Amino acid sequence: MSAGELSISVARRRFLRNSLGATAVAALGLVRARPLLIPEALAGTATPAGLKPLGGGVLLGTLPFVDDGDFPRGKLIGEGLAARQALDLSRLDNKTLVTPTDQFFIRTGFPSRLQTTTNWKLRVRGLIDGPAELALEGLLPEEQSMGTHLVECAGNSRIGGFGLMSTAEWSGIPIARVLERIRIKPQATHLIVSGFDEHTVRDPISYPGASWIFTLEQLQRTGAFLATRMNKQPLTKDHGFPVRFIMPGWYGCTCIKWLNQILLVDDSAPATGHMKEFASRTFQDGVPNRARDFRPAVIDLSAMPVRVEMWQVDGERVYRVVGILWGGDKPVDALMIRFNPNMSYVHVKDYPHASNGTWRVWSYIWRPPGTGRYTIRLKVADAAVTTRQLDRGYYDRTVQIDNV
Ligand SMILES: Nc1nc2c(c(=O)[nH]1)N[C@H]1C(S)=C(S)[C@@H](COP(=O)(O)O)O[C@H]1N2
Ligand SMILES: [Mo]
Repeated sequence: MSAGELSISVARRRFLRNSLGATAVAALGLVRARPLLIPEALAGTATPAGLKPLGGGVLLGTLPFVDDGDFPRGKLIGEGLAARQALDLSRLDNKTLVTPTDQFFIRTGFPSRLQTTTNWKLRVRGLIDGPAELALEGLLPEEQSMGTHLVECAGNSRIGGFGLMSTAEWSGIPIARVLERIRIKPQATHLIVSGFDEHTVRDPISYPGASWIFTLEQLQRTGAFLATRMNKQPLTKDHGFPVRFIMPGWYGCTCIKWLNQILLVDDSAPATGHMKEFASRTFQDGVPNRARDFRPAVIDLSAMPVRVEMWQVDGERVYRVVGILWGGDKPVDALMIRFNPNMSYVHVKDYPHASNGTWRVWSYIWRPPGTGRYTIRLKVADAAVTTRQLDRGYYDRTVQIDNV
């Protein structure tokens, strides 16, 4: 198992110890057929059902996922290139569906050598007519609301409860508006997007230098933008002040912070060191030498539970699994859940089949057939939808049920 981007020394690797327990629970696979007697006040509002109290029920508590690591949630650890802050996903509610900025995960903190002057400039180089500098101030009249988008670190892992993922309401300047201001030579096909990344504090598991190469076509299609505000406020220092890049639907490693240069190139451009560092985490074939041989670093459609609530409803113990669904390039209505490898998948009905810019909350009312350990996995019953992380059990989460 890879540590992803959280240092392994902080986690206890409980996953390895616990994964043995799963087979013992397999014997419990019989499903009790009982009607659901849960009065659900769900229908027809904007509030995701999974975030509402169960009508008539009393919430007794939330179960921990026993295979999560214990990397601290909700607080900043380390500094500079080694800084990390994981979001506590288990507390997702209506108020935090768009992540408050101070809780938004951090992967790489503000570089101590960076001077953020008021006249920030973007260097434009490469296949253009004459070198150019674009002053951020000159672009700001084009600033517009860009909608809510999720960012997930490609190294998001169970060590931090998958908390290297957050959403924000972004404002910024569409990359198309920026490129309009440059005289691009016809042979230019790709754009290298780079950010300031000189750190005095190094990180043993990551290398400085942040730049990613996109085709001009990919930039157009995804609606990439230069973000200047998150949740209506200027970016914070750790999230890329004064300007960062956001590539909707792609992993966080492509969302370059402290953006200071764009470079137009053709398709012979070598891959950057940063791309090579993230090659396996973005599902490349080995470590390609050429940028053109990199697959788009897209986040496939994914889903996982974020908490398992224990309720008392009409004298009965019931569990509600609350989870999120994100990634992919089109909404799906075929989400299914399974509670152990020998149990069958059943449909998750309770979620909005809405856009895929941000996460959607789903929930599932669950009566475990007995006590024991359950490893919960989601899948999408639609062969046309690619789900590489789900297929390999990357987001599996395990709970211990002691009361039924
Ligand atoms: N300049 C710079 N930009 C960067 C990085 C970096 O190390 N340096 N890390 C990237 C990675 S791996 C991720 S996951 C996102 C995280 O953004 P956040 O810290 O604002 O959540 O920033 C990306 N942008
Ligand atoms: Mo990342």
